[in-house]
Amino acid sequence: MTTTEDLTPAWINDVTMEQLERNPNEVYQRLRAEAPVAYVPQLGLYIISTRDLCMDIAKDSAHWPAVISPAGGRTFGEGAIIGTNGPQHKDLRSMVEPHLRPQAVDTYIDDLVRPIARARLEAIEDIGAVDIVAEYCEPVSVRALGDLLGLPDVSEDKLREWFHKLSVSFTNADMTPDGEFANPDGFIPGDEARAEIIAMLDPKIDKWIVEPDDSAVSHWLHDGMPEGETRSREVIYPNIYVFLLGAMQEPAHAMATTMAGLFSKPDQFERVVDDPSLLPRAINEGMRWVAPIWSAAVKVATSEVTVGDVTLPANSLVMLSYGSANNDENAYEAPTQYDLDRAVSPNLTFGGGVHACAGTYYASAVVRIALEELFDAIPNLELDETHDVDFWGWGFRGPKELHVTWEV
Ligand code: 261
Repeated sequence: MTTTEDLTPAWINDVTMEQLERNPNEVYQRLRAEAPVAYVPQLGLYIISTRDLCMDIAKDSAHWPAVISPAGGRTFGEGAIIGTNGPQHKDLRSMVEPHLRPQAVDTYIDDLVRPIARARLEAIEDIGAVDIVAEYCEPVSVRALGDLLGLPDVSEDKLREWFHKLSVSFTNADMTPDGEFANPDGFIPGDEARAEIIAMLDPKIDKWIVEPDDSAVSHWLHDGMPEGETRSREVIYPNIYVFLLGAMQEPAHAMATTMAGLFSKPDQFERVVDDPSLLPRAINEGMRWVAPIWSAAVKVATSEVTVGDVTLPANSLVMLSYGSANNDENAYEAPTQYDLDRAVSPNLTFGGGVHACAGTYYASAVVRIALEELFDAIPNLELDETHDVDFWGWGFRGPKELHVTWEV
C-alpha cells in the first residue's frame, strides 16, 4: 500500500504558493515528468498534472464525484454548483443553462457586448497608451455579465473588486500539517466581498420574487419551481459567488492572454488583425496556452482507485490541474509557445465530463466580440515594451496588467 509520503516528491516541500502564483510551469513540468500523481502536503491533496489522467478523472464522475477545494468551500459556502453531484447538480445546471445555451446566447450576445465594448473604446481610443486589462478586458467582461445577471446598477469597479477578493480567497490554499488553513486572514477579502454582495442583492431578490424580470438571477429564482415558489437564497448565493468570480474574471483573462500570446508572435498578431475570422482559433490557442482556470477543479475518490501507476485510497482528494494538462508535452508540441497554427488536439480549458463549463459558448463569444471590436477600433495596437508582461495566478491565471500603445 502506498502512503501519502511515498507519493510526495521531496522537492515539493520547498515549493511555496507565491512561487506557484508567479509561475507554476517549471514545478508542474517536473510533476508531469516525475510524479503525475503527487501528494502535496501544503495543499492537503493530490495534484494530477498530465492531460490523460486529468481527462480520465474528469469524465468518470461515478468514481470521481466533484468536491469544492477546502479554500473554495470556505469562500463560497455549501452548495456551489462546482462541488455538487447527482440530482442537486442536475437542478443547478438546469438553473444556469437557459441563458448560456448557444441558441440563447446567439439571440442576445451582439446586442449585449458590442455597445459595451464600443463605449469603452471611445473612452480610451484617443489616449494612445493604457493597461488594456484594467481599461478594457475587465470592464467589458464584468459589464456584460453584470447586465445579464441583473446587476446593471453595480459599477464595473465594484464588480472587479469583488472578483478579485473572491479569487484571492478561493485560492488561499496553504494548509498546515494538521489540516488547518495556514493563512486564515487570507479569507477576509472574500468575507468582505460576500457581505457586500448580499447587502446589494438581498433587496433585488425581494423584488424579483414578486416581480420577475428577464435577468438571469430572476430566472434562477423562478425557473422550474412549482407555482408560487422560488429557490431559496441558500441555493442561489453560493452560485452567484461562482459567477461573480469565475464568470466575471476569466473572460478578461482569456482576452489578455490571447493578446499576450499574439504579441509573442508578431506575424500572427498581424494576421489576426487583418483577418478577424482567425479570432476563434487565436482565442482557443490563448486559452490552451495559459488556461484561465488553471487549477481549481477537485474530485474525491468514492473507493480505492488506480490512477496511472499508483493506487489511492478511498476519499482521496485530487486536484485536476487543467493549466498543466494543457501544457503536457505528450499532447502538444512546444506546449509553452503560443502558436496560432498549432495542430488540433483537445484541451481542458473548459474541463470535461458532467462538470464541463456551462459557459463555454457564452465566454468564447464575449472574448471574440471584445477582441473583434478592439482590433477594429485600434488596429495599430502594440505591446508597450517598457513594461514586463507579468502573468500571475495559480488557481486563476492571466496577465496582471498588459500595457499597450498605439499611434493616435
Ligand atoms: C464560472 C466558473 O466559476 C468558477 C469556476 C471554478 C472555480 C470558481 C469559480 O468561480
